[in-house]
Amino acid sequence: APRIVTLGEALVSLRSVGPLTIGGPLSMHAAGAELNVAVALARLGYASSWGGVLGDDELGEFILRSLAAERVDTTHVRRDTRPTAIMFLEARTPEVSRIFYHRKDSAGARLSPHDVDRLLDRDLAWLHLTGITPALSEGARAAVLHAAQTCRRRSVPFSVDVNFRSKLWSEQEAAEVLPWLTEGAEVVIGSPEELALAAPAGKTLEAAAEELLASGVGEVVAKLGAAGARAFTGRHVLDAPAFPVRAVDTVGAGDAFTAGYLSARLDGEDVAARLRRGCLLGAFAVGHLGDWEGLPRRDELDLLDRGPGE
Ligand code: CKP
Ligand code: MG
Repeated sequence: APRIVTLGEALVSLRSVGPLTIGGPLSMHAAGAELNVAVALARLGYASSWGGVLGDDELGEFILRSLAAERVDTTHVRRDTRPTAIMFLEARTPEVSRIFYHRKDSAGARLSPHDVDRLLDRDLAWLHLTGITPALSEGARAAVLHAAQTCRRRSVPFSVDVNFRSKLWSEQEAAEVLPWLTEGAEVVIGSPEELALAAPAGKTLEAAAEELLASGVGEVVAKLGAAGARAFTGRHVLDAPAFPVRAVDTVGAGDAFTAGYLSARLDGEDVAARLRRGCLLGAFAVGHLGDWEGLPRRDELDLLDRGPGE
């Protein structure tokens, strides 16, 4: 089957309910924006691969085990002597959480263009990248730019979720690198602020979308949180509302949205249906603890439309 591949850094997220300063139980989850997308797509029945570098440690083993259980292919994962990264997630309210990374000099940051060549050397239907990876290290930046360039050269469609992380790099740094990543992508996704970083001349969302489309991007998708999402295709501007849901844990919702949007596109659905599927998966992610644990299988996609207790 044609593969959907994504690559980046996977982390172990340790989640607290309440302030980290008072201690208490933490729950342990496999995380990382690209891993989240890989799992979401595998749940929907796609042949999905995740590539990256994991530590040769228990946490790396835990991530591999989680991916195996979700039927995500990890053939090209490399192990390294550096540790697997950790992130603490402190939930102060369901909507407000803080993230603390322990990812400096982690195994994941050792990703190189050579890793990318091994990963992309196969039947590849789609590649998904994020703006987190280029913020990790020089090598990881080279790797992800090389991946995008490989797709352009081989005419393989690819997508980019901007995912700006202020704890990893500055807006100025991001604005210098991101346009090289997004150029020619089939789909670029982000919040309005994130899209503006990928299109430095674009001051408003409309202007940023226009600039991205002019650089050869096929579709620009803005995530508007509780207000839903908006897609710009050059010919149309389309809106979709968010699904009302009681938030349990909002981290990972963006990746779920991205996976929903991409899956509907890969299914040949129109832009309205892509937005709807994105918002639907976002709602599933928000309603459950963990980035991807609550995501639906394909036969559960209509679960939120059914009445209670059915
Ligand atoms: O934008 P999202 O909330 O969907 O992304 C969450 C992920 O990779 C989370 O798993 C975390 O590990 C990260 O983004 C990150 O590096 O911040
Ligand atoms: Mg995001």
